[in-house]
Amino acid sequence: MSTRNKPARATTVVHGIHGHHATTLDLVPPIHLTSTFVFKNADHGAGCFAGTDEGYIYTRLGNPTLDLLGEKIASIEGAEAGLTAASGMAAVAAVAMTFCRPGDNFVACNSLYGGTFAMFNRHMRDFGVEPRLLSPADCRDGERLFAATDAKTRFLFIETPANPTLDVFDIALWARAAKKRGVPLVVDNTFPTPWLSRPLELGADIVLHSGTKYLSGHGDIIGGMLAGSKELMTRIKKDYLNNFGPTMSPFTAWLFLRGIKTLAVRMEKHCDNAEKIAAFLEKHPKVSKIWYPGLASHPDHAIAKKQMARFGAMIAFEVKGGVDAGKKLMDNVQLCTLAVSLGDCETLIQHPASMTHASYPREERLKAGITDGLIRLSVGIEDADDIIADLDETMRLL
Ligand code: LCS
Repeated sequence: MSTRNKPARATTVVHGIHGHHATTLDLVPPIHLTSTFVFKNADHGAGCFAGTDEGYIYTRLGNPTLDLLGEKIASIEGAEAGLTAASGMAAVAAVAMTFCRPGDNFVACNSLYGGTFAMFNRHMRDFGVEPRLLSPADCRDGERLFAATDAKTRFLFIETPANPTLDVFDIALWARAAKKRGVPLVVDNTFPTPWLSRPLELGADIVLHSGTKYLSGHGDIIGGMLAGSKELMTRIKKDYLNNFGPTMSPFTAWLFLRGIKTLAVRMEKHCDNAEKIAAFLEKHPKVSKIWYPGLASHPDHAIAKKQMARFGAMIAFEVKGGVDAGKKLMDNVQLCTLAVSLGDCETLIQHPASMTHASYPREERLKAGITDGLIRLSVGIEDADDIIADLDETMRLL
């Protein structure tokens, strides 16, 4: 229940955390576009480095605008602390590089964003770290999941709903396996956003975002965020972010603070539209398959209902006539825009096998359920009937 002391989440996403500046009284916080900060004297500088004095040092190590965004993401995820990074991939790298050393392993589902798959499968192997990438079926079985871990496992990782298959994994089941092994569970919460799913409440230890998507909401910035306990966030900052240096620009952070204010209204509209479009596609004679967690026909509908407030705005589908028909659809839509990325106001359409997930060897991609003909739609916030009319008229050409 919402009270003055505990505002509803729709209020939290809108309001600032620190109130207003004492003298300037800006409604919106200023952008601290500075690379370095002035010390009061030599002892203060030394104290800031030693951690015995309060004060910012250098933006890679900390900046008030970045801190505001870190606190904002923590507040909407229900976490003690939050961090910013230059991109979603930088946030994924921060986790993998903080927790693993040569000889270690980690367990993840093989159904992942293509960049994450490439980092895990190629680059982490190059560093002597073994990615144990499970099939979606194994990811739904607590015993098989735990059996994939051992004393050298350093973290567990899932994307849910996964990009682009829309597989929904049981966060509480993964959290139990992680707890039993004594390692953190990391959940990539990019697709649902904290508006629809809060993994920390279900037992996850770290939440990760490609903020580039719904948190920005406007397709104009790249950035990543992490949230979790103070202890884990401090470790990730000290062991990776500070010295490897994937720092978000304070200007970008300021745009994120602006974008997040409308997260609740955007997500509700995204979901309204996606529900209508999924229902339209499911009935369409040219559509041979559709994956949307909000449809009763989706294999993970029950778990999606349990752990998500609504079902998000990402839809995957196949059209009759396979890859060629899919290409014809993507080449002829007029309102939907042929582009990767997702979570923008505009509806985006793309072909994962040749685009976002081209980093998968074909066999691995098929094992993850990413078929040759799968088309991914990121439903925007235009009028739903206009999106439906665009898809309907284009499918007449197939
Ligand atoms: N995690 C997920 C679930 C993603 O979808 C992406 C990017 C990332 C992490 C990486 O974030 P970035 O570094 O791009 O901020 N997904 C993309 C996609 O599906 N199309 O283009 C990028």
